[in-house]
Amino acid sequence: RWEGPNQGGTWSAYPDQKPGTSGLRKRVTVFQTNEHYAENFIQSIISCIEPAERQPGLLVVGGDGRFFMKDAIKLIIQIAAANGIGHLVIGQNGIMSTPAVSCVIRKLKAVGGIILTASHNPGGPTGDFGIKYNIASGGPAPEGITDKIFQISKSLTEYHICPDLKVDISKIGKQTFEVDTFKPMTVEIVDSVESYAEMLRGIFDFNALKQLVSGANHIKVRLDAMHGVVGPYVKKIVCEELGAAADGAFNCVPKEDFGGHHPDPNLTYASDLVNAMKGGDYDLGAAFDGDGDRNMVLGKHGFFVNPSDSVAIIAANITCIPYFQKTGVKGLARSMPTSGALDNVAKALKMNLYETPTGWKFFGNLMDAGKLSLCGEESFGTGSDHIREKDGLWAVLAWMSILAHRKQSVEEIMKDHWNKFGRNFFTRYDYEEVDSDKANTMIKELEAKMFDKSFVGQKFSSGDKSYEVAVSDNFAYTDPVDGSVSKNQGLRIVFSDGSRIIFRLSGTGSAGATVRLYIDSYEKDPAKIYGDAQVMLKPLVEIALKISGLHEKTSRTGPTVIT
Ligand code: VG1
Ligand code: CO
Repeated sequence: RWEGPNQGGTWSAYPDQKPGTSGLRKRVTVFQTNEHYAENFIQSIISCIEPAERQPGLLVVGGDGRFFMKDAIKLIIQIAAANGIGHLVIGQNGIMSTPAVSCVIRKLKAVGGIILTASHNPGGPTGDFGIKYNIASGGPAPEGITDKIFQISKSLTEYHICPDLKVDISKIGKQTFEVDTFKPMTVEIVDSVESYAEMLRGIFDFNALKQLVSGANHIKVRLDAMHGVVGPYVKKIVCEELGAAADGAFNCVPKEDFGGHHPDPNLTYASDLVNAMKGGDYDLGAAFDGDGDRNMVLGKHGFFVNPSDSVAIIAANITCIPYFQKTGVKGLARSMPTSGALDNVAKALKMNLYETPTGWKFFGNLMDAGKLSLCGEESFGTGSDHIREKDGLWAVLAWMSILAHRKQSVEEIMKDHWNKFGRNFFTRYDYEEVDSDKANTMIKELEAKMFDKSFVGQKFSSGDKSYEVAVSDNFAYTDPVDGSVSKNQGLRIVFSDGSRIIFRLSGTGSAGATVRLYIDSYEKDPAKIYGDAQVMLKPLVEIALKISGLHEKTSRTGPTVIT
């Protein structure tokens, strides 16, 4: 069956389907009110798969359960069939977390996968929807491929669809469909959790974890799935299999609108967890985002583990995880804005450290080349080369492995670490839904200022602190594996003491612009390392605001979220 502009009336290709940091994200209403909007993008993805690979190939499909996901899956099935894709593997009811999709792509040697998610962005009829494409390695499509998808999406003149093909995605099992001119297509509905759970069993010591969360003297764990996709994984793996108390698992039923909240595991949007942890009843707390690739870890009384510290802790204690005992540690990596805490561990343990642009896609090449084992981002993303996505539940089991091994609390482990390695104080200010023109102007003017010859060497002070600019640039990255270059990855001011101020515009927002300001400052004085990050970093925040004129230029008085 065919459908194209001639039959479709007013439809023509769309100019605005450029994938961002992680897939295409738009308001649900954009998908609903623009005719063939989703079809245009889905066809563009499938057009990137070589025709010869389609019939013998397998595509994995999963999503975070948000509003519009089921409509999109229906279209993917119909468009895949009409393009001659031989085999689709879909999570039951469409549910499959981003890390689980990555796991299944790798396990089944699929040509790729499509993930229906806008991650941590809110959902429901007035929220966001998103479509992500992952390649055969299991990782997010690299820029070369997302650029190609974008080019095709702008100039598509027809797409192929079998509009009468209907598949029940609630029943586990294989179904086969006859499609004109092609060999039959198999649609396989699989359990959302099984393959992923099996993978985790091979990575961690489940007996030790069982002891920790349900044995004699077990710790109390509180996990908040925020009505995202991780709920079924938490229930099956942490509660049923490891035996953690079921009443410590919250918001574990995926909802189309995430209960009306942002499914974003940070101190602002996961405030229920933060407040509950403050009560002191639980030893370990964690929250996840909509699609299950992010995590926030808290200790007793709400002790906050900064994500930049989290990956450093896992690196420093990596031998607590059986997987790494087997594979060894090939290297460490962090995204550029992530604090230098990981660098300190890499240096002490004589490991290679890579600094990549923001977004998980940049870690994939290093992993495929055998150069990278563990990596993280300041945005609550932590993961390893067991798959090619960040992995929320994996990170929590990694922390549990460390707790089980060291028999200390989260806070003790963190403080011990700072004592040994020094502490990188870190904070991120997010200004959401800023007027795009104002945000772009602010960045442009800041860049002009930063690239003025007189900027390096300038001194800035606030309170009793004074800093001298040592480096000022717009971060560019040359992939050490394939030599590809990614420019304009964030404005960076580095001071002579190593402290950094970074400005970036988000690539995952759907309305207006989100401005991110990151501050990273190292302290090794034992008298100061236990201080409060917001207090310690106040002078640098003030300097950053002064240099950029951020508040005045965007008509804001403060950030939406502080991490
Ligand atoms: C944000 C984070 C980035 C992360 C990306 C995708 O991107 O900063 O670290 O990789 O989201 O995560 P940006 O461009 O908005 O800063 V997810 O869990 O939204 O797929
Ligand atoms: Co996510």
